[in-house]
Amino acid sequence: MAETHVSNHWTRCFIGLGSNLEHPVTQVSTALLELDRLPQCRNLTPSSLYRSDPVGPPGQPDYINAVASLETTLSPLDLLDALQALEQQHQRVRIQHWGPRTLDLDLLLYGDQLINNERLTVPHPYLQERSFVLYPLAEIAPQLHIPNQKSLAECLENCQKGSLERI
Ligand code: ROI
Repeated sequence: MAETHVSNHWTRCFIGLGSNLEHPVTQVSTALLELDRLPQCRNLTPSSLYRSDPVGPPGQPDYINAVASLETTLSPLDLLDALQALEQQHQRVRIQHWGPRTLDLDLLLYGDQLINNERLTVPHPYLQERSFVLYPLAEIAPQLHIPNQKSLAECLENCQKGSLERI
């Protein structure tokens, strides 16, 4: 007989937030409040907001970025569903690959798990090289262990801060 398994194990996750359309500061601030209210999630810890130059096609507006950690009993794919539902609520616009967007929520880390399937790659493939992810991560979790990768401190040493600015 099929069983529905509801986990009571809390896993600490890290989520990257980014927006460069439709009042990005409001988009990211509101998304942080919404993450805090997700079912089966607790202990949201947000970073500051940061302004960053766009990575990808030039000519798009600057981004507002942040990261947040939370503990969840949701599975990785259930958490991904919840994040994608929030993106939809923000009427996510994404016209172009690596182009401007209303709200992007990336599951960066899910505990120590390595995940690789058609919907999800964790740790996030670009985490090591993106200052707009690494600096906010260092703010909320300086001792963070990134599975299968260099330490956060080492990633930061190899990553130009560029124009990233805490706001
Ligand atoms: N560039 C910045 N600065 N911040 C982002 O969140 C971001 N997100 C993206 C791409 C288009 C790659 N560039 C970005 O998805």
